[in-house]
Amino acid sequence: MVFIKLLFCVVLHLSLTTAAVVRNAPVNSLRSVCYGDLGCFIPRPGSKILPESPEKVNTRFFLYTRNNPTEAQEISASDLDSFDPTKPIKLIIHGFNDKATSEWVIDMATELLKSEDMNVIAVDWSGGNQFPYEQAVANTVMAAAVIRQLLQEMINMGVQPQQIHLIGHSLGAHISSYVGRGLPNLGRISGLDPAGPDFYQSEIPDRLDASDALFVDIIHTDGAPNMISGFGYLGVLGHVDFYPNGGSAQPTCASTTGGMLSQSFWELISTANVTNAVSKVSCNHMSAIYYYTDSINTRSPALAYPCSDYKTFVEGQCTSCGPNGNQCQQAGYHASPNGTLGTLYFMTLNGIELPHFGFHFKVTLESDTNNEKQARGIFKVKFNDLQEEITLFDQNELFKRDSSNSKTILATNNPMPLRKISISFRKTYDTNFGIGFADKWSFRSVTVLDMQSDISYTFCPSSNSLSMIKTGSNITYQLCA
Ligand SMILES: [Ca+2]
Repeated sequence: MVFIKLLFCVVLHLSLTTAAVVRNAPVNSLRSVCYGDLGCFIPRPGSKILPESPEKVNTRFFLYTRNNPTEAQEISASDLDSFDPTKPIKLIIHGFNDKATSEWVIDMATELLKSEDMNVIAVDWSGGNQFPYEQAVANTVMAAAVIRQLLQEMINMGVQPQQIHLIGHSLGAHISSYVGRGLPNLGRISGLDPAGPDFYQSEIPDRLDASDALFVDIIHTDGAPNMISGFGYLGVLGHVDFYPNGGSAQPTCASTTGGMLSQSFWELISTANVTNAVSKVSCNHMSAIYYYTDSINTRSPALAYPCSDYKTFVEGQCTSCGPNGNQCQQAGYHASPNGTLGTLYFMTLNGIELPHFGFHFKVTLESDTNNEKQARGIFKVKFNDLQEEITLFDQNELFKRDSSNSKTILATNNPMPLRKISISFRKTYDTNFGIGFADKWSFRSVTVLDMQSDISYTFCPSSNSLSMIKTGSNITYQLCA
């Protein structure tokens, strides 16, 4: 465990491009320590490490408003002159080895201000979030105490705690929990891939949980049971827990498995491409931020669906938003305590660029009785005359004569209303244990369910004699007569 933790620290420390040698920072290991108005601190359970001083952690606040959307004004509990207590308050809190001037923080502030007139406060605690990781974890309590002091001052100015919304990434999510624990009726905490390492065993008082604010929503993107397979916390933490793409591996990060076990990570380390290695290894962990930011002003529906697990969702068994759409939840920023709570799933598009959100469809393929025994290959679908070709099934799916296969997929653009579809097929295996696979396949019908509206369309081949899709080709289906 110590070795793994050391590795973790080394990995994250490597992203400091200026530091070639790992620093042996002193670790504070007294039993308790007091800092005036901020109060006294003891180590977190299971740790002997105290937070460092408020001067060292150096928690600072940078205010963005519609009057100053790009140039932040620094504020503090003793200097709130430029703060307007009548407007909603959003705090963005970064995680380990990060800072308030990071591009993502500014992007998120920009999107928030586009959506509504408000106070966006970027919190910086980069004086206390460096190597070693255990010290940064201990310092979350100090950062939280200083944030709480600021918020208390705002409450003294007439702000309702319900107006305050904390958005924390990684360790910043757990900082939010410590803030909320000491601040009754805090409105909302959005936890963006809350950190897993050092929190897997934490009890409710020492990690983010649903009691920390009136509404706690979580996006899991690098969830793992341990830090060698991911940096996020896999389990349920809030009122709403979103698990995009299952919550552990994101499509834009396909070349890594997350965590430090990924082969490409060690390959890059061995070629001394350290910056690349770190960005690859944190790709899943950062994805929660990008989804959340995109969700603020997205034009796509960004719906999330309740389901028992992601596999079941992908298989097309959790498709309904109900007649009023109220059985789904808005993913990300527009999540609501009045929507469906619990564990929710959605898919994101696999492009590096925006958008991340798309339109979910369930596609059901009814294999005809005139087929050979079985087929295995890649099936793709196109809607109407759109160019986008969406993979329905990869080579692992087995198709059998006179049976049906269903899948949930995501389209970039809204194809509604559907008039026609096209299905392509490419055979990937000739035989398996001596059993041959067909090199052409026929579907008697294809049903497409629009998971946004719950409206379903059934398509048929234009004639029975033209229903066979030969490997390497496609056929078009029209709405059934
Ligand atoms: Ca808590």
